[in-house]
Amino acid sequence: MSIDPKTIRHEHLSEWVNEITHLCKPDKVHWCDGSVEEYETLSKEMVDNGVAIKLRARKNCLLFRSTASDVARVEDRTYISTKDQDEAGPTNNWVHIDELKKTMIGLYDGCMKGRTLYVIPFSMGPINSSLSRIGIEITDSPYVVCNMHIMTRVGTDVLEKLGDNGDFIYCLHSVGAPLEEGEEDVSWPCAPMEKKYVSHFPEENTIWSFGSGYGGNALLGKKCLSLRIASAIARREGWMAEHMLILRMTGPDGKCYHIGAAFPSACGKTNLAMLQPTIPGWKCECVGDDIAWMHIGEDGRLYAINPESGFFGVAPGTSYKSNPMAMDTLKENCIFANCALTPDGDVWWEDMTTTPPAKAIDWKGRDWTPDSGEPAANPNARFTAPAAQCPVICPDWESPKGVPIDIFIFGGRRASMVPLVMEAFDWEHGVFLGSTAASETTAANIGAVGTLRRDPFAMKPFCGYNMGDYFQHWLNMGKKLGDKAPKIFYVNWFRKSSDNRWLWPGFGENSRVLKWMCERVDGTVTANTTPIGLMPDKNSLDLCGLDIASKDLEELLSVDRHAWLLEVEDIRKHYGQIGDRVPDRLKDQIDKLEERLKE
Ligand code: O2Y
Ligand code: MN
Repeated sequence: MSIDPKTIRHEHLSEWVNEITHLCKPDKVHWCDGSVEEYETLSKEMVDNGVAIKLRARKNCLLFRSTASDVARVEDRTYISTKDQDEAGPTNNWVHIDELKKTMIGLYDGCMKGRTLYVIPFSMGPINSSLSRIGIEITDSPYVVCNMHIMTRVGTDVLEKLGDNGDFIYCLHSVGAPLEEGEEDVSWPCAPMEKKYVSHFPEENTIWSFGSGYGGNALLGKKCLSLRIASAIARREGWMAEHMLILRMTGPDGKCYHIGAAFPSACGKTNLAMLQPTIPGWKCECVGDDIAWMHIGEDGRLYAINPESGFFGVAPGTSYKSNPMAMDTLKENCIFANCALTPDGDVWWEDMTTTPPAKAIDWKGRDWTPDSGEPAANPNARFTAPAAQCPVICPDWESPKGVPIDIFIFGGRRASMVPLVMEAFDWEHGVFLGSTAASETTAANIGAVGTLRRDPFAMKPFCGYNMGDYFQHWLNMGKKLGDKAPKIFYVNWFRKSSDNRWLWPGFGENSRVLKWMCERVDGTVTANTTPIGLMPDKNSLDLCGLDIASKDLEELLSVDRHAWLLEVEDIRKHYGQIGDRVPDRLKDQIDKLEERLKE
């Protein structure tokens, strides 16, 4: 269940592993082969030493409880480190490469004492796809190894593909908690906040993460490789690495449409990825729930692959009402983090069921009842689940050439002003919509609730280079795609009435809006021209069987010119913060919007 390092043909890889072993000084080195046996052995070890809990009620599932200070991505400790700060741009934390490496080498020195160093060869994307990329993650966390088994393709066939001189992305991770001789381990080792670093060196295709064992900080194939490093590679090579779900929608006549959708966190991205349409005859299938890599194919269209092989979803709020397909995905072979444990050996989280369990053990390991006054699960509690287990996984989700994208959707959570749906006038206007995307914060975000945050293309935390250059890259891609470019839409499922009611039912009913988009692609429905975009009229949205007051629908599709003129000022401020690399053509879009609103 381990690869013999003597069989490694890739000299440069062996040298790098030796160099890191020398620096981090682990007790043992284990080359992962990605086998079921390896997963089971590590799982058993973690259960035996009290690091993980085996769930009696769910086949082959584990529950982990992290340290209370290590529960989420650490944006303040995330760096894009380049030679020149302008390359990282004002939306990223930056420290000069030489300085950051010096600090981190100091931290890595001896950091794996008493632990095993695992070498994980992994592929982002199907191994047989020319669009995939290989990463090698070195980590001292068996929790990370097991999660990487689910989230990526790990194993010997990756090394096979790498050959003796293939390229890979260097991913170094340590929990940053060396063990002295005889020192007993804790169940979730990590370093204090001031020693945590999630560092990216896009000029060297390298990731160095230190001090956190949680999610996006530690599973380096996900946000670090597939978004921050990949976005920088994609810009250099002329493709796109986006924070997008991918879904296939099929109409009653069998015609398929593929949609890529980008939303900031807490906007229901995983729910939309696994949507069950309420409109008769229409079907949705999930290709991916978080990341899309897109290349222009030989026919000039844009093809998307999901580089991941699992879902790392937020548990609280996931239920048979909000996302039945996710619930069915979680029945077996999953890893849970920071969920509550019920007396019958199952996991539970807030809003999973309408009635909470009478008692449970909360995510901190304490006795809990519904009267405890605190949530039983951490708000960022997670599940890691194999994508192949999703009942509505698309049969082509692992297609090596990807699926052709027809539609891009941007959106956010806005209580007022932003309509249910609008279509961009053209690609440039669509890029403007993506670049100005914003969402109001919820309790799931850190900080005040209801504050408007701009999150261009939902990429603010994930763009590995200057945001102004990223906007330009979107414009360039549009130019290359020409009339084969996907149509761009902007949605807001979260608009409220003046008496604070949701105006739109959401969930499966969102399929009505997606259907309108598909029909716009085909040119079979009309749209009204408004100052902010093209919008459906009441008759072109399929509302059959939906009980919605016509007054509510009018409000959902209304444009408040005065409010939008205030928005224009906020967008100018937002572009000002991104700096002088914002393309002039996008700045012109603000003036054009203002003119249309004043007409
Ligand atoms: O909190 C974390 O460590 C993970 S964040 C995350 C996980 C899965 C999908 N998306 C996200 C995100 O922050 O966008
Ligand atoms: Mn995400």
